[in-house]
Amino acid sequence: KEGSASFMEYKTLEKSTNKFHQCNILGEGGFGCVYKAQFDVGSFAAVKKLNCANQDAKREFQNEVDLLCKFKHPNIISLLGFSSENEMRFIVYELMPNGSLETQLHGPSRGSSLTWDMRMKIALDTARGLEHLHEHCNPPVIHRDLKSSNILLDSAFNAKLSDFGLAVTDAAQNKNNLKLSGTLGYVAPEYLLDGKLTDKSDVYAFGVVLLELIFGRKPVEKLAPAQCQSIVTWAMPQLTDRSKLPSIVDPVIRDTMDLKHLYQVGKLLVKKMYCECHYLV
Ligand code: ACK
Repeated sequence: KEGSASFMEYKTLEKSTNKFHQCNILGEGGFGCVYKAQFDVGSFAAVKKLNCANQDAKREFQNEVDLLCKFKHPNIISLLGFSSENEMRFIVYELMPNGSLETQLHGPSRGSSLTWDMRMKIALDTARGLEHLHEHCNPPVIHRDLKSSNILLDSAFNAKLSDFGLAVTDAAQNKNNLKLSGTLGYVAPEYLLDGKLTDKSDVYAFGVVLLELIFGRKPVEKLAPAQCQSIVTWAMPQLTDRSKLPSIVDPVIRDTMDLKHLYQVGKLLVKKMYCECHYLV
């Protein structure tokens, strides 16, 4: 990246975290807030300010910065800068004035303002962004959290993939990771049931986004993500240690039940949950 314009911007920002003015909050998430920010006169950007008390947020920050600075594609959000001075963590992106596809489709006032042509173009843009990650990056990248809230729209409604905190370049390394990542309703069944992660997991999520674009409705989430994670952790085949059972498991069951049996029960529960949550209302 050395010598490119964006490299210069990283450097400037690293040295002067206080040189932008927050204008207004664009939105909030578990990670912190996204602000509209002004740098020089007339120059706007979106700034994600992370809540760094959280170790996961710090890891995701680093992961996102490392990946985004390698991408250059019209359907992937551009990284303009970042800061990791002291305990502050900021990521600066190009501003996407039309917000997320989720807000466009399901937001309070916008409803069905997207025409069919626009929806087709958004689907195509999303597919192009994914194709870049899967086919043209070396090593290939799996996004792992594709959903309508991570597809952002610029002033001309061009769609770009965002939020690479959970993205991975080495699916094999992740296979043994007990922690379920992603968003219920978009998670591929083979990943939910067996932890099998491939680029097809993103393709499944893309299918859910297509259904949202066609029907204009959100995928159903019957269980809270934390409940889902507990159940999936419970059901994962790597689980052999009784002490690792999640706290929602009754202590009597935890201490007396045969672990193989427990695993089967967990798997059935996940299957039931999966059947209930993967359709559109
Ligand atoms: O749906 P939204 O309006 O678009 O609300 C969410 C919120 O921040 C939390 O993610 C918005 N957002 C995120 N990144 C950007 C960006 N680069 N430009 C404009 N809005 C953004 C997103």
